[in-house]
Amino acid sequence: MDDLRDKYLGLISGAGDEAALEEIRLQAVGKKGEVALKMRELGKMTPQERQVMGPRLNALKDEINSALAARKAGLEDAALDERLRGEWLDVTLPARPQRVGSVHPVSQVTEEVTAIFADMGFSVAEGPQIEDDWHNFDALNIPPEHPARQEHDTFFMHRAPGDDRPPHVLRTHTSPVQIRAMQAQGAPIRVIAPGRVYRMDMDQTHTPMFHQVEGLAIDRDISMANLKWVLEEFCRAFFEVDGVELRFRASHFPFTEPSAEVDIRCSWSNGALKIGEGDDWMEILGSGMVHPKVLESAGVDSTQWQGFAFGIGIDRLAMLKYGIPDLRAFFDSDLRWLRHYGFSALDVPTMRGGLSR
Ligand code: 2U9
Repeated sequence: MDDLRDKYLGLISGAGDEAALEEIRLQAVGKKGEVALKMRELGKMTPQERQVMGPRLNALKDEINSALAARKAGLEDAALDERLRGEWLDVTLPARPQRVGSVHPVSQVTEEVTAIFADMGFSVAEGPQIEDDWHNFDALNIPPEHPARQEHDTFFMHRAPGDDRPPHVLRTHTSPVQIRAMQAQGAPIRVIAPGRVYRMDMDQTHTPMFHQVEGLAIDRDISMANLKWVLEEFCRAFFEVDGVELRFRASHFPFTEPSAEVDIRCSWSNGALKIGEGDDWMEILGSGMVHPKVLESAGVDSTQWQGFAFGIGIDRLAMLKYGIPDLRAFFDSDLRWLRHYGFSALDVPTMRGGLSR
């Protein structure tokens, strides 16, 4: 019995892996193992011998099983330690932001604008870039003979030969998004619609595709005063200067009445633009009270509801805030330009954490 005990405890402590340990288990305490064979011999013994040997054999079996379990746990611990050593990773190491590319100024500014308006209770609405002429024009009180509809401004899609329906267009503004939002949600509503728009135009300050963000706030008693406050709040936050001053100039758009273009106080000294000081004014956006016809087109009762809308060019905002001179370079996909003007993907603009660093 002592020989058996010494043999197996020795084998167990020397087992190099779990497979070897299983072999030893079968050989020692398995159904046909050595301990089982010894148990079978109990039948041939006298009752007195059996009374001594039975408990001793059981104790031996327990001791071997305990040693097996302890060795198994030890091997598992060692295997885990080995794996952890191999898979070691320092999560405190700083990331390498340049490896993930950079955020385009248009995306950065879109995120900044969205964060500012989200803080004022506006949610983001989206819609198709290929629009039908009703959502892009008619619903916005732009009649068929309006100059904006003519070939030189709008990109028209092709219809199949013989299909006489009016062609779809590449949306010329994001306004159809707000029409669709009002149709879907009704009033009251507070949304912004950032996105790509298309017009046939190409020079130093125009590209055939550019980005707008438009805003819409409709409720029972919204006035130009609310519009003025919202736009001032926006400019203060966006340009990150406290003393912004805006000037509202009477203007005309088919979809708003009354309408105003908004200028911001600025100075130009040796080619550098400063917002919020100086004797110059620069136009930054258009706005107004939504025309009753536009509300009615979108299924909103204009005797019950009213509100304001505005439109801003995102690319131009990016040029002004980040001192980018030529609009055409925005869409060249030149990596050197993106490295120079791009933003870190890890610095997400928020009102609390800061818009830009
Ligand atoms: C609805 C009703 C009214 C949106 C508006 C402007 C004035 C405007 C320009 C700014 C620079 C376009 O990118 S830009 O060239 N936009 O001047 N946009 S009011 O009015 C709306 C929109 C949607 C339903």
